[in-house]
Amino acid sequence: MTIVRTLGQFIIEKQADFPYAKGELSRLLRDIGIAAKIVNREVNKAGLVDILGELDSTNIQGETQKKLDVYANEQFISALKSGGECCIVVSEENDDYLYIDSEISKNAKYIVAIDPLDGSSNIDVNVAVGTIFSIYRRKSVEGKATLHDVLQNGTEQVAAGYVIYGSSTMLVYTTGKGVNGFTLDPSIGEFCLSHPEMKIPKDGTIYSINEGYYVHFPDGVKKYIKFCQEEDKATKRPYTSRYIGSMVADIHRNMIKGGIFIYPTTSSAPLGKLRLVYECNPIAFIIEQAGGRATTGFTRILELEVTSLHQRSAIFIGSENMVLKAEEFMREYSRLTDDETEARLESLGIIGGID
Ligand code: AHM
Ligand code: MG
Repeated sequence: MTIVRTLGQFIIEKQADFPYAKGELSRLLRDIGIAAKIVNREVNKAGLVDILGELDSTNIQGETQKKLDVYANEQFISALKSGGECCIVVSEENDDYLYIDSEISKNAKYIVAIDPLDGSSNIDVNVAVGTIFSIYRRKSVEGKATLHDVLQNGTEQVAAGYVIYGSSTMLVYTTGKGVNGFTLDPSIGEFCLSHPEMKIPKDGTIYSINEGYYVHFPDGVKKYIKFCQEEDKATKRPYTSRYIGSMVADIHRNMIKGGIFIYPTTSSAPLGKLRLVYECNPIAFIIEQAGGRATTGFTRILELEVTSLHQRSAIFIGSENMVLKAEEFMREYSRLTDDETEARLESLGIIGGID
């Protein structure tokens, strides 16, 4: 008989990996798992209950929020509030960070950054969406946690994970000791360990990028795309192009099959599109823990200085050798001097103006 290990059991077993841990992080992960199940239920029945459609509010990036974004945001925040282990939540859906001011959270040590429903523009067409989360320990030891506690580099993450609401629902997470994946068994309502010690292949044959923006890409990216499309038996080229447009789904596929995902700077999004704090950093932490690589094309994502909550970054992420190859192209064709970068940003009127 196969022994099923649920997420709850696994988290408790793994607590022993952290000799000084008192169970707070375990409870936090459990709270996130519970909220993910509730969100999963709503995502699954979205078409049935007319919860789809656009609300009349826009988030800080000026994008129209879907109802399910709002719902997922509320669920995660409410689970984190009632769990009592989190003092601050940073969410893609909230302009500012949310300080949790309650009796049970007054000694809470953790900060959670979350993209409650990533890829939500895909919901209407039944394409997989995801949740991404990142957990930090607050830096200050007493008093009210502040922005200073929030703005930590990706290397400081104590845990990160994603949930993919796909043909099956999975929760994948790391606490810095490898990556484990759990599949939701709807018959018992539990995430069960299905992908222990996940490793991304060192090489791959899939490249994922929105090629529609080709003309806006830096030269290094254009040349790398052409490299992917060339014929060369030894390196199994041409590679396959796969782009879902839902980062979690693209990353999850590449993690299992091997591949590279690129969202570079473009002439219309000169700092990149994806957000560092709750998209790039957690996914970079997971991919590195799985043996992959995550950079801006030049610099390691996890070492980027975090200066604001909704900061954006370019990202080249996935199988180590593929990312290294793409970086070679960036170095050769796209390296801008600091002055050139500044001049470019200035000409776009965004120096000092981007958050
Ligand atoms: P979102 O947070 O508004 O959903 O945007 C993030 C999504 C990612 O999931 C995906 O990789 C990317 O945006 C797709 O963007 P594009 O349509 O520009 O290719
Ligand atoms: Mg997002």
